[in-house]
Amino acid sequence: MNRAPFPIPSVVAASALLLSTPAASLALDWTNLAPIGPVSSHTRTARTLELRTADNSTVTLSILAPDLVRVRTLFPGQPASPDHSWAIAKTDWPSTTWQLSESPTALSITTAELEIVINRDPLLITFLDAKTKQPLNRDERPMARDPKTARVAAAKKLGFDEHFYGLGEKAARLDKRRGRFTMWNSDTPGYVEGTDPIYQSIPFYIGWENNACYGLFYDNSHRSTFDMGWSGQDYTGFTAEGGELDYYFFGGPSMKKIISRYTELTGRMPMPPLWALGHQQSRYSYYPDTMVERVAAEYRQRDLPLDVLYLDIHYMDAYRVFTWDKTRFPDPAAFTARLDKQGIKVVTIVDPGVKYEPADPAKPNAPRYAVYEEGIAKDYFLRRKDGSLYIGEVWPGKSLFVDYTKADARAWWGDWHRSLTDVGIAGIWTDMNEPSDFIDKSGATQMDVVFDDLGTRTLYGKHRNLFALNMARATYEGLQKLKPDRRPFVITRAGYAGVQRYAVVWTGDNNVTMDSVALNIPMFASLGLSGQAFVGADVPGFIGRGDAEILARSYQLASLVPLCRNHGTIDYYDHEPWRYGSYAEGIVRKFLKLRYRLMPYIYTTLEEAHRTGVPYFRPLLLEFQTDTNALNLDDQFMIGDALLAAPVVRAIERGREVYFPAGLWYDFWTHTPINGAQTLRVDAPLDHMPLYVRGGSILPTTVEMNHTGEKPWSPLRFAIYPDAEGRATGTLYEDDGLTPAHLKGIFRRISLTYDNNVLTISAPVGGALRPDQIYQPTAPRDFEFTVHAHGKTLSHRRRDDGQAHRIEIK
Ligand code: MIG
Repeated sequence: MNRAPFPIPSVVAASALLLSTPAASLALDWTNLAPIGPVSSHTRTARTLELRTADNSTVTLSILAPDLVRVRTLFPGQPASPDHSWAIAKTDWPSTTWQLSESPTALSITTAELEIVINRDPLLITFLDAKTKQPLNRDERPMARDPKTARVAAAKKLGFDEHFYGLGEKAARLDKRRGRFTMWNSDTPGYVEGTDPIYQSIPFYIGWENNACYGLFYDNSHRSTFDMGWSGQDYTGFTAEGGELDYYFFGGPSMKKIISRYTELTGRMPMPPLWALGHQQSRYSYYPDTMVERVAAEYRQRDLPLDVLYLDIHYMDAYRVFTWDKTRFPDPAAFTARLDKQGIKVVTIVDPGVKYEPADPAKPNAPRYAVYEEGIAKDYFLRRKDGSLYIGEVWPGKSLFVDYTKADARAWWGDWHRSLTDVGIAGIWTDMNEPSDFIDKSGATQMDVVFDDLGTRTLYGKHRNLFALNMARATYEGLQKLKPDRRPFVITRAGYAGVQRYAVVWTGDNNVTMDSVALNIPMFASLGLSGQAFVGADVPGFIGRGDAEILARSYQLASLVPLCRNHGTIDYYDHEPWRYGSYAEGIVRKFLKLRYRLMPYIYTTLEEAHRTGVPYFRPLLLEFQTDTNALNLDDQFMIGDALLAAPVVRAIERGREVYFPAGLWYDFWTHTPINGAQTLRVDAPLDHMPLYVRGGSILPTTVEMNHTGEKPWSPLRFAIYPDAEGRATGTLYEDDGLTPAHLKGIFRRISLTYDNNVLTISAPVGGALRPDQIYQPTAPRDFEFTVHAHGKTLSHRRRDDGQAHRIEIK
């Protein structure tokens, strides 16, 4: 994008700003923060080193793995709340060996991978790579807390050439250095680059310096701020308005390893149903049923792929969640069945606001709203400190919100989805879960709302950022219970670290502008680096009309993104692919067909994210960690380790520069080899997206289709792109795409190796104990192999007989 992370005013304006504002007030505010005292004593247990300090603080370092250490600090007067986090998926770590050494000035912990040196006075912690002794991260000053406001803060030295990645969903460029970011889930329609905060809070980042990386997860859900060198060259700091200084440090040096560990700690994305990777169409709102079916018919008539249609808030009876407007949708079960016959699933929106609808004494016989009635009777709705109900205002008017920290309230909310699954709804779209409240979107007047929080009764300040996580959990677990033989599909707008266990994410109310399309790349990459692999944005955008060019360019990018969903706001323009003329429609068709052809590769890559946490959508830096040209490269991206896309994300441009990291590359469209370690100017007319394959890859693809269930993957086409040594590798992952059977090992993975004309295919493997319990393709099928080598193309075709083979391709 070649733009600064934040709009930079002219030099004159910038210096005026500095003259009128003392520099210190721009920095993270350290006034009133009492630094932790020096170490006075320590105790070692099997897993922990516990420090006590002169000021009566305790710092517990827990060695969870050779590359994972938790630092939890309790300052004087800070109550030791139960050791529980809604974000953490794994608390039970196998024991790991580590040594403690002591000197008069320091204590030092050594694991196989990390060395942690704790300077006693002042208390400063340094993390080093145990093998290279390279310092990875150092306290710049002692940790601190303001006893009056309960604010806590930490500061780490900022490396001269240190760069930062992750921090979840931020409307900012890839490299977060020099930025400052707040974590406070916010409903921000029409956000642009620099708007902060937006919907999600994931306080996890990866630091990069001298090719070595580390990770830091600050597990504090209170409103927090991350200063990544925004206020100066000395430190990067994080501060939170309450809660503990409780962070996890991840040793690298590989970025992939860090994300893998982070997602082991906070959980990984469950496998979605295959149809969730199909093209999806939404609108605020399609109704009545006949209108929805007309959209479906258009798709089929126009030979445009479609797997999913969405119902936005107007399907409900006056926005009452878990009800149907029976004039608009008289027979929802018949409606979903008709669409299902055409291979189209229906996903409905579910908002957290429950209509506040007490009995009207004037109308004793009026029908009662059961969700409200039950929630009141069971005391599941949030209340303020004074005991009164927290009544907000959203679509239904006055509304109540469920306390999802109560296990029985979560189960109850989950059960209510029966009203949707019973009539054939296939997935749930949870919106407005920041939670947004029209009375006060900032949350400032809701700080006295109390959450049960496992009986500890804590306040809104801790829970706003957790609300969507716990609502997504209730939804996911509800769907699991209601449809045990189906993989849940939940899509959420807000979230906190760990939300990837329950829901996929879309990036909210973006604009139909090229800037918004461009912002997709750093946003998806950063979400992926933060553990959230299944992401997407409204195509061509939510707010605005756009034009044929934006439609074409946004679909080119989206054709490779996990969530590929067209959406648009109310009382605006229609955004369906045919609304911008037949030329643009043709381009959309071409790229949607491409997506379905690539589905075997897309699914295989997504399964890798599910299994390892390594994201599907990757910044080039993740694949080429030592390539400094990739440090802030965010107008191109990779899907898995084989595909490099360089979509045009600027208006009017019909060509662009593409950076090729070292190695051999191939043009996906022409198979022309391209030498890496160079930047090339390439043509990109409106119907073209520059797309490349990394030499050394074998790409599994199949035939095009109009929905994921239309045909089996047959033939399966393996496109082989040898590297400079004439070798290539690839894998194909398959399962039934629908049920949780893969969790019992009922899947099928084959690996392929190509070495100078000799192709080796492994026998398929599953994960079950009995080797016959492997996923079996639904019908006999062919394999096709095509080698793109040295300007010529060699092919070979054979029946898939489920056996290992060694084939010479000549
Ligand atoms: O701001 O349900 O982000 O996708 O169409 C309105 C109506 C509330 C916001 C979501 C958008 C959805 C809309 N919702």
